[in-house]
Amino acid sequence: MAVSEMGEFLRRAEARLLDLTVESQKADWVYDTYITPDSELLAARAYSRLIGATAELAKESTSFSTQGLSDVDVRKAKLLRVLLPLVAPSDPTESEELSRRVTAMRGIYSKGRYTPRSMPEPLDLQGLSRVLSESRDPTLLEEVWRGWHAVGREIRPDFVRYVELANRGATELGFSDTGAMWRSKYDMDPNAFAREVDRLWSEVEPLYRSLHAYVRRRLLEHYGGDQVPAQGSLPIHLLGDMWGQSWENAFPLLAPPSTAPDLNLTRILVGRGLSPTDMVRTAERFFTSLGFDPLPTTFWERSMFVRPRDREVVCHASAWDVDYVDDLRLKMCIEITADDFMTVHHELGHNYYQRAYAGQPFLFRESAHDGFHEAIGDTIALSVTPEYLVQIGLLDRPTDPSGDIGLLLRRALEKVAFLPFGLVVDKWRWDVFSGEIPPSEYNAAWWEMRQRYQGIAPPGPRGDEEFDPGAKFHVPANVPYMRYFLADILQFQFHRALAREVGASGPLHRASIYGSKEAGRRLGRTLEMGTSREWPDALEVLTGDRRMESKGLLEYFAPLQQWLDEQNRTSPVGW
Ligand code: X8Z
Ligand code: ZN
Repeated sequence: MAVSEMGEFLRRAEARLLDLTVESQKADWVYDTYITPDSELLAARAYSRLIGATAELAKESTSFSTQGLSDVDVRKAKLLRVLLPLVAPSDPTESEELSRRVTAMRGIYSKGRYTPRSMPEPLDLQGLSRVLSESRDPTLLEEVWRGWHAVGREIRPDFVRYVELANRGATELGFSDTGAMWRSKYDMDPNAFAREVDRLWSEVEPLYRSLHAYVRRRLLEHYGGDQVPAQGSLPIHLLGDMWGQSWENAFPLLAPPSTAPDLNLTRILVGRGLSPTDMVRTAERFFTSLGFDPLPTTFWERSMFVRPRDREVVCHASAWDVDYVDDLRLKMCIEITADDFMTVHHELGHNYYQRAYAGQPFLFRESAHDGFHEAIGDTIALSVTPEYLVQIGLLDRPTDPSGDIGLLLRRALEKVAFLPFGLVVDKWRWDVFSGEIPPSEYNAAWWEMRQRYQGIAPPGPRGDEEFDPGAKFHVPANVPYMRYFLADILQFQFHRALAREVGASGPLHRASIYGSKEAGRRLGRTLEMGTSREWPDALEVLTGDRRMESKGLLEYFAPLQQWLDEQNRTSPVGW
């Protein structure tokens, strides 16, 4: 193909993919907000058309040389090959089957219910999660944890076949397997990317181990040696959420004994009578304070903020730009909690990113890398400091600095506890896709990795017929997960750079960029780039660095690290 033909090919490819993507998004929106056999079929068909066309175009693009092409077109051709997390096998029956199974898995997960013995009604994931966050009865906690995890068994057959078909698609496109394809999205050699992830983990691991040791000792004090081992792994059902990924709900058991009371944001939000819409408005106001435009009217008309009473929906929070221009929407089952307050900021981060890169050609309408997409809203949420809450009228006066260890501990229970979880989900999936972990070992390998990286154990042995990874949304929903690990590190790197930009002196955990137009401009410049340049360029615009760095996170938590080390002087560290 001649150079001019290649340029023409890319333009046609972009137009066709935009069209199919929008159609698939619309079908997905209907399915995710109204799960029925009909909406499932329509969503699966639209997705099948999209992954089929993407595979076809990606293969075609590799058949010509990129010599003489503009840099822009070379980049587009490269991105085309790694555009979607799923590639259709060329056999149309297999492509349909793959799409059908992926769509079905999301539905099975979302319809999961369990009725605890002591309760009259079945509970959905949100209800079960509430029990895990509030109850301190180990028997009930274990029952509820097991009850939800039964959903994995139902997902397992689809998952096994999906791995097979997804790999077929990926190998047809020249990747060794789907995991290798996922690792090829980072403007670097896929093996170098895996090493980069390990480097970042090794830098933050000591902090995690300190937190783990402290939490274990305090849980042991509360629950006793029957429930919590003095030296081993933490029992997952005692940590406050379904996956042991965020331990913040266990804070009341873990709070520093002798510091001033910290900030209980849930109590404030409930006490002030905020509605779900108020929570979204509050998050929007943060973005407008930075100089971003208000969300479009259609956002308020078309979004879903609460779980509908009369139909099944996919409750897992997500942010959409349905027409890839400005049809922004939030789909979430908002509850009035600090956790959901943060998640609303997280999601609006996605929406403002989507809007900022909408001016780019279709193939560049993505974040610098997927960790950037996940990090933006969280970066904003790091600016939700006591001073900020005073500024917006949610708090009467800032909390006393003597309570900062409590504040930092709360944040660490969310952000530091998450690090090895963010790592493990895809370390497991990479090995599943490569065949290193065969289906017969799915569950055993899952718990082996959870134990190794997180020092977390299930309540009692789990058999091979169980499929516990299936009880985490992103596994049945086919959403790559390493992005969240990267985002967990990046958000502190971003926060540190933006705090400098606004001239914040003092500790990072008290710095807020609220109201700063300079910070907003710097952020805006990064978001607008989309994925038009390699991610180190975007990182440099935002932070001045060209490498992902854990220094922001480590600096943020330095006072806590010191405090934890003092607390741990007489207790064992590690598992
Ligand atoms: O899935 C999400 C967001 C949507 S992109 C709500 N998160 C991960 C999770 O819930 O497991 C945000 C943090 C990690
Ligand atoms: Zn997200």
